[in-house]
Amino acid sequence: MISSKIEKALNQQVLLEAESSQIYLAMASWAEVEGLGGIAAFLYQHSDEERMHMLKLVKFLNERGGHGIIPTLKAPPQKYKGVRELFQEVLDHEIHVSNEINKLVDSCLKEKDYTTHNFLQWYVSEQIEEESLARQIMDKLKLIGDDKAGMYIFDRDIASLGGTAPAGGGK
Ligand code: OFO
Repeated sequence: MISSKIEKALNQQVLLEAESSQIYLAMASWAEVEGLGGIAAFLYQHSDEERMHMLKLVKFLNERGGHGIIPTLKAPPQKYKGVRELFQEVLDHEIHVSNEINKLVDSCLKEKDYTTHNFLQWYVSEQIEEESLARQIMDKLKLIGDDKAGMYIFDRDIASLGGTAPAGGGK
């Protein structure tokens, strides 16, 4: 049985993962209307992954005798200055998520909740991958600078940069 303190903290993380999914969905839609189909596909998939992260937490909470709360979400930004600014936001957001996961892990140790601590290790590894992917993307975008041909190739090749397959092996 989960303590109410950990239940509350995990529900905060449910909110954060749901917000992440919404933000990346809005980014994907922006990229799509800008004619950046590859970037859009990458971000749609990323949005699906974040939804899977949220769902995993909801199910864990419910299995442990808690209640996964489906939160109200505020509308994400609709427009971005450019691709570099967009991916800088992705990186900053992922760093924020990692910090929140670390705080959760810390709370589990303080509460001696080793089951949740164990469950969260998956998120710890996932964040290492996500941050590193966002950094790789930013490095490439810095190299490209304002070169339009470079951006064309980046949009075409971003799918090959990988990421984790979304739950259910979707899109
Ligand atoms: Fe990319 O954040 Fe989920 O875990």
